[in-house]
This record gives sequence, structure tokens and C-alpha cells, in this order.
Amino acid sequence: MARLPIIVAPDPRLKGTAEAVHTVDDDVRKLMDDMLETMYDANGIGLAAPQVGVQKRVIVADVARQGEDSAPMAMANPEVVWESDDISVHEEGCLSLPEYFAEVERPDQVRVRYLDRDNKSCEIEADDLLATCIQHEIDHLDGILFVDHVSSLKRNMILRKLTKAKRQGVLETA
Ligand code: GNR
Ligand code: NI
Repeated sequence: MARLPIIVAPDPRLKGTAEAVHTVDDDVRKLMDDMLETMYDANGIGLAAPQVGVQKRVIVADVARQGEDSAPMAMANPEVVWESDDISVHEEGCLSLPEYFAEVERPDQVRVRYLDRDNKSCEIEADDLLATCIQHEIDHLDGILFVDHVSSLKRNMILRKLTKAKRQGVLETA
């Protein structure tokens, strides 16, 4: 397994549309494993392939709390096939927007179809933090960051500060 550099916004590599995976083969499984290692190392609860510069529809997540057994999940071509009318608000962070947080409204529950690491088609129903996390990760596959869900005032403030931090070299950026 390998730890990969995480791209920090603003960056055009975070704004594209990732390509569907044809088959979950050994290459995609290696990407999933490297992404999980990268995510755990960065203390994240999710990671999408574009954040490590790979434009493929692959995400990983583990929302187990501290002290609970780890629960790694890896998905290719995840898609929301149902979402609840109920909306909930969670404070979100993003490894590509280090040190910034904002409240984001999303459907409270989602049903997600995806290919697992054995290339098997699966569906899960998610709520609470997992639902938030999966929607956040699928957004990355479509070039959307959590700041795109908040006011332009707040978004521009965060992106401006990150631009400055990058220019000053105070961030470890990919
Ligand atoms: O580590 C992360 N925490 C988080 C908290 C609330 C909602 C979403 C997330 S995902 C984020 C990791 C990340 O940037 N994934 O793309
Ligand atoms: Ni993110």
C-alpha cells in the first residue's frame, strides 16, 4: 500500500468529472487500498479519487468512531438511487480544504448503488454521518466541493485563504 499526496483547493483537478470504472480489477483494488491508507493517515472519514489526482469514480470511507472496530468501505461508480425528503445539516470538513468547516444541508438518508472491491453490484442504505460522507464523496467525482453548497461569500473567503496559504508555502500540497 502507498500513501498518496492529497490535492488542496483551489485546483482544476478537483473541478472535473471523474470517469466511470469499467471493471474493478487489480489496478482499481490497488487504488482503493492506497486511498484507504491515505485517508487513515490523514485522519479522514472519506476520500475520493480526484483528491489524489485520479479521475476515476472511486471513493472510500470509514465512519467508525474512535474505539470502534474499523469499517473500511470502498466503492466504484457509486450513485444515489434514492434520497429521503428529510434534510439534515452536518458540519463538514474536507481534506482538500484543510482547517475549514461549514454546515451543509443534504438528504438525511440515501440508497447508493456501487461496485464493491470484487466488482459485485451492491446497494446500501445510509443515514447520519455515512449518508453525509458518501454524498460528499460522490460530489467530488462531479467536481463539487462542500464550499459549493454554502454562500459565495463564505466559499470565496475560504478559497482565498487557501490560495494565500499555498502561496506562502504553509500547506503541504500535492
Ligand atoms: O474527513 C472528512 N470528514 C468529513 C466530515 C463531515 C462530512 C464529510 C467529511 S469527508 C472528509 C474527508 C474528505 O475530504 N473526503 O472527501
Ligand atoms: Ni472532501
